[in-house]
Amino acid sequence: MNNKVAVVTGASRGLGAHLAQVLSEEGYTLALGARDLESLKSLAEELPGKVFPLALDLSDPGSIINFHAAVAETLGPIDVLINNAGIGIFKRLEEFSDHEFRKIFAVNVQGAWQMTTAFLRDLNEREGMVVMVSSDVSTRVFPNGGPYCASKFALRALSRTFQMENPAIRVLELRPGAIDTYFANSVPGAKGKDGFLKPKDVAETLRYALALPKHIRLEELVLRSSEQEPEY
Ligand code: NJP
Repeated sequence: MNNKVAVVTGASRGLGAHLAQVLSEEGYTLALGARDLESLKSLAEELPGKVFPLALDLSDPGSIINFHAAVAETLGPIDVLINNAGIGIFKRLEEFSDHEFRKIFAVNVQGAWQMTTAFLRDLNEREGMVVMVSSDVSTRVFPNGGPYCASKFALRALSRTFQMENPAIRVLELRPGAIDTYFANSVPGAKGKDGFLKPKDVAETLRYALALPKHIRLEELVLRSSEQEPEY
């Protein structure tokens, strides 16, 4: 068992819950964040290691400050930060309200920036790892996906800037295609769950990334179901 600490955002369901599973199996003590605290508590009971479920709303800067303070006090410095939480709203650009547009950027971009900044000193000291869960659409676009794609392009830019500014840490941009989660049901034109990646498929790539020796920086990982059309 290792005595390392990891934080996972958006662990109340979907990919985040599976990433938490992998980290717990690998011996990490976990702080899990999401708005749905009850689901985090249920997950904590199922995981093999020590787990601290904490309320976190990434669209609220005060909530991130509280989350960071609670983790620092309870668990001390962290080694791994997984910025997994993300939201999508899908429609034509002119149909978005100001609120919807801002919300996507608040959670997907600003939330990940503020979380990483809050834990940056720990991560540098412990030569830690940041995983930014972006998307295969962090380098391409599709109709009805404008703000979502733009947020993932922006997250890619943040990932790379954090990496360049902090050579002691390793930043991985994890870029999955369509995954069989709650999120995917909200994407128009999605072809159905059978052809999607399973969240476990994506989470298993984290085990590989964690096992890499420190002299190897896995910077980006793109994976899609072979049933998803290749688009670049
Ligand atoms: O989605 P879902 P996934 N503050 O909806 C949390 C990316 N991705 O697992 O707060 C804090 O099942 C929410 O928790 P709660 C995607 O962009 C996916 O598929 O309790 N947390 C829940 O735990 C995202 O970055 C696909 O509601 C907030 C989690 O986020 C990542 O994969 C394709 C929050 C979302 O779980 C995981 O998404 C792709 C907030 N304000 C990229 N709002 C795909 N599924 O097809 C939401 O390319 N959460």
